Amino acid sequence: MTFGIEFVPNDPVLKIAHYAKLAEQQGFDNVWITDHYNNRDVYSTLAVLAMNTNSIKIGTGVTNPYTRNAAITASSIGAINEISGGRAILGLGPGDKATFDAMGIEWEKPLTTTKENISALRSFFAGEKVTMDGDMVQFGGAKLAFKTGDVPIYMGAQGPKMLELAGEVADGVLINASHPKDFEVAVKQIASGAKKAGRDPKEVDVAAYACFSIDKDAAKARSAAKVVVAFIVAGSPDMVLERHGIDVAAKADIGGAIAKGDFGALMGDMVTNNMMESFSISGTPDDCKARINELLDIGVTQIVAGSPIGPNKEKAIKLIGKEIIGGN
Ligand code: F42
Repeated sequence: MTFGIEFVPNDPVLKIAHYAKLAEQQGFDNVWITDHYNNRDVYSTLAVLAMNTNSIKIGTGVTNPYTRNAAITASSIGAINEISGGRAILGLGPGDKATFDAMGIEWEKPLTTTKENISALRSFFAGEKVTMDGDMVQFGGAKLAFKTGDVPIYMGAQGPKMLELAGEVADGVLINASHPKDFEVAVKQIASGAKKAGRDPKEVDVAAYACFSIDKDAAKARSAAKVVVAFIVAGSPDMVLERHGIDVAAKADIGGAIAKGDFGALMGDMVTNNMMESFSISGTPDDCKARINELLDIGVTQIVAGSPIGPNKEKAIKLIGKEIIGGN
């Protein structure tokens, strides 16, 4: 098993660099930085992390093919790979529709666009001159003027077809989920894609990109994760809610409270214990360890501690290092 950590650059970049260094000292393997236009730029953040860390791998978690052309992505992550001495990883997903709506970008054929982008990226990483006439991606002989190295590509995916595609073409997959029930399904879909492509499913690193909150006080840990879980419920497909026995009508109620900014309601009874169990890894180190072990048994190979990480980020990073990574 490897351990990753996610940071959202809605915090100043230098603060994230401090957390990333701490995570490296605590034995984490990977740092993933999210990419949304309204936060600080992902590649500037990664460049600063590259200069402030020595061994931890650093990646986009995840960028997308709509706001950045594949040639630009290859050039950006190639530069990060160079600065970091070969520690870059590229996480790529189709992106977040809500932010694209705000930017006036149409979200056409996300699966096809992701697939064709990965194909182009592999060619750029191999130093090839890229000529492509895909449905969504075209290149007329583009070539980078420097060697990027062979950067691993991880896909951000949840849907059945996306997971199958990840099994076919990706080095790893970052799945926004925390519960064994979701991974039982996902692992099968990834394996089916891998088999289709003649690959060993074990070649694909399956990461639980989880809403994570740890503290010695279980109630504090859960309380810190509540609003994140509310957002997950509001954005989950009905099928996923039904899988966890959650009333689909609750999605509209929670969505309404989020839209009104009624955080009092969200912190009350609206986010149930079942929702917390289904969509977060939260509680004491023992609670978190128990859930992690269940996930590993099912075929998860990387645990990514995603937002909020804990009520106090520094303490939480140290607690994961001491009680979970060190305890393995
Ligand atoms: N998105 C961001 O914008 N920024 C981030 O930092 C970010 C981080 C992140 C981390 C982990 C993670 O898992 C996801 C993350 N995301 C982030 C979201 C990510 O970019 C994607 O939005 C998300 O993972 C995709 O969700 P999904 O796997 O459910 O895929 C969607 C597109 C879907 O509908 N998939 C369907 C499926 O079954 O998998 C397939 C849809 C399909 O087949 N479409 C056809 C096609 O060609 O695209 C077209 C069909 C037609 O009729 O047009």
